Amino acid sequence: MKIDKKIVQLAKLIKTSTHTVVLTGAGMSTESGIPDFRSRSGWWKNIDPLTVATVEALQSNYELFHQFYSARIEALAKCKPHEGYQMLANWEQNGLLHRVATQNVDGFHHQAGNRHVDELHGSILTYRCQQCEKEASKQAFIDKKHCSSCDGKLRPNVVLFGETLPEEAWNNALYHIQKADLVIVIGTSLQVYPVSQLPTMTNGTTVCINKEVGVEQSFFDLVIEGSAKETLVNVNQ
Ligand code: BV8
Repeated sequence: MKIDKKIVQLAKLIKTSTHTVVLTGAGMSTESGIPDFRSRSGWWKNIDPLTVATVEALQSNYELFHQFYSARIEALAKCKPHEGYQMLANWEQNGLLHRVATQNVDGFHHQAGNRHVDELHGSILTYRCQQCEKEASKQAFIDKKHCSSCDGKLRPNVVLFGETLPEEAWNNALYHIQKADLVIVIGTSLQVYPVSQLPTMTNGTTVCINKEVGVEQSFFDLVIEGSAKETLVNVNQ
């Protein structure tokens, strides 16, 4: 089926569904200038995730951990959500979208205006002490200060490999996915557990939007091979 027909089909599904959930990954933000993780220009092509995105890295190689996250925080401050994000916010306002579950830590769904968002991998916009969990400021993290209470190391509130996902966000996402009659999965390679399991946990129609489609996407009912921003903007026209 041609891409235009698929977009028409998606528009119809959105209009006729009663509970729609969108699940996003890093590919949702690449058109805002934020690299994804596993594409050719992704973060993990140049750096081994185990050396930076784990508690072990935080504890035994804080210099590299801090450098990696500071660079991402500073780059993020120069980016903003693109028009595709705006479309999702409009859908929510118009009662066409009921929940967004995201693996992204950039806060862009909130910034664009969505209110019903579950941040499954946490947020890079807030910070805490690794030891006593006391909240810390962005500046304190960037300046490599230690915790004002216990002198512990500071970190962003992201979910590192080996850590469990925030319980409330996970339970909410699961509840809405199970209730959904339409699940739209945008810009994720579905390689990271347990989020990779979510699209299989619905009885609803599943749609995938991804610029590079592979075998991982073969179980979706509708696969749209295209950019997240363009596809979402076109659905609205
Ligand atoms: C856990 C830190 C329980 C935050 C990230 C062996 C087998 C199976 C599982 C495991 C295993 N070993 C370990 C595990 C578990 C592990 C895991 O899944 N590892 C995998 C990689 C093997 N998972 C965990 O550890 C999770 N916790 O399981 O807890 C537990 C606890 C203790 C012990 C055991 C179990 C925690 C996972 C959290 C990972 N955190 N990073 C940060 O710094 O941001 S990972 C990283 O991947 C990001 O957080 C990101 O959100 C996540 C998912 O990636 P995607 O969003 O999918 O991005 P990706 O680059 O892969 O894909 C982008 C896609 O978009 C591509 O398909 C591309 O084509 C497309 N695209 C690009 N541009 C566009 C586009 N599409 C459309 N338009 C575009 N413009």
